[in-house]
Amino acid sequence: MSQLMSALVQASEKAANIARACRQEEALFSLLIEEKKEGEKNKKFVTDFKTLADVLVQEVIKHDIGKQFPELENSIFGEESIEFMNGLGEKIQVQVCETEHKTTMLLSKVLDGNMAAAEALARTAHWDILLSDLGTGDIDIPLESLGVWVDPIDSTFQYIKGISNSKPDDNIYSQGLQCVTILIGVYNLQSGVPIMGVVNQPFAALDPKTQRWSGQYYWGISYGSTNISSLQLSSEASSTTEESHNPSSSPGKGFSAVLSTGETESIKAVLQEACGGGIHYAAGAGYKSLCVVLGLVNVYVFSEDTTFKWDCCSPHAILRSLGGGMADLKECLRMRRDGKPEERPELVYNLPVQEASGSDKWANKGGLVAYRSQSHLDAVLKLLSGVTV
Ligand code: 2IP
Ligand code: CA
Repeated sequence: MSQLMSALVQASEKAANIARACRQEEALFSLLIEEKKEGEKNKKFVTDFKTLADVLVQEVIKHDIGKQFPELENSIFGEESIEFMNGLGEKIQVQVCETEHKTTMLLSKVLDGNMAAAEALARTAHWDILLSDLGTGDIDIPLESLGVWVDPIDSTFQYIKGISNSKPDDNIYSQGLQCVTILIGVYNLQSGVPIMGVVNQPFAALDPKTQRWSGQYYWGISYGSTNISSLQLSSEASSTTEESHNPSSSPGKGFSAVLSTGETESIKAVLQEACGGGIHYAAGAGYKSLCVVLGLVNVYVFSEDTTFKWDCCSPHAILRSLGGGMADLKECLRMRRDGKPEERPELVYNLPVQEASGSDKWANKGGLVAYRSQSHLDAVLKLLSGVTV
């Protein structure tokens, strides 16, 4: 199934091009930053354009993967609805058409006749991405058993804010365009277990001379006895080991965690007390997970229910390929209280929350812990066992 992994990476690269184009091409950027002009219609239009970038990225991913793998076409799910209303109140279905010209015409309707912007977007949506062999080898996975979760632009708030001069602390950006990610994850429809994923960071580095951004992507596959990722392949080359990233596996000196600024005071207090300077705060559920994938921190803990299946599926697959995972925080703590600390339920991707509606159906109700090794998960659960979440 190496072709599917390549297709996911290619789709994420195209999505990253669209995300960058919206910030770097004049015709599009002017729409993105158009703020607080007089009148309601304008305010509404700005919101629309932000949504349009999200919806278009999602449709490009669906279109490209569905075209290459028709078996998956009806199993690709995302946050956004494709039905879109423009500033004039017209309902339009945003789609990638057979030709660039047709896509331009469709987008121009959404963009109230702004041809320059429609052309720029359609050009990027139809631009072919060339990719060299990922080196996954052959893996045979039946396509009918797979579902796909897409988060077209995670950390939308940072994307719109567009801070480009944020300074990292221990290589972690608390805010800024670096926190924006595109997330595509594949899971087993029956078991809900994540199998493969790509995390694409469209704004990984800014060239100080040209002021142009370049991106970076990370992928991983965990299926049966196959565990392979872009990180392993690159670390084999530089012989980096997990231990060299993570010198400690128990809270205290050297143990580190990344948290949402929206984390509860009680969790913040316990972790800060135990890890001291090892606590970092960063925007974006995808970016925080990426920090764990990259070994910049030991864990990402979140006790609230405001992350969703599309936020976690792809980094979860990569973490599994590295020997880690993403556990359901509340469930794990419940198991500990029930005297079964060895049971640490992982997040699954096929079960909606009972009696919830809309996006809430796919919320990670019990919060999460993203980790790269079991010992880190155990250590954090032990620490939080006295906290009510
Ligand atoms: C958001 C985004 C936020 C995150 C939130 C996600 O997704 O990743 O940054 O909150 O949980 O649902 P926080 O940064 O506090 O972790 P989106 O940007 O796609 O709405
Ligand atoms: Ca998200």
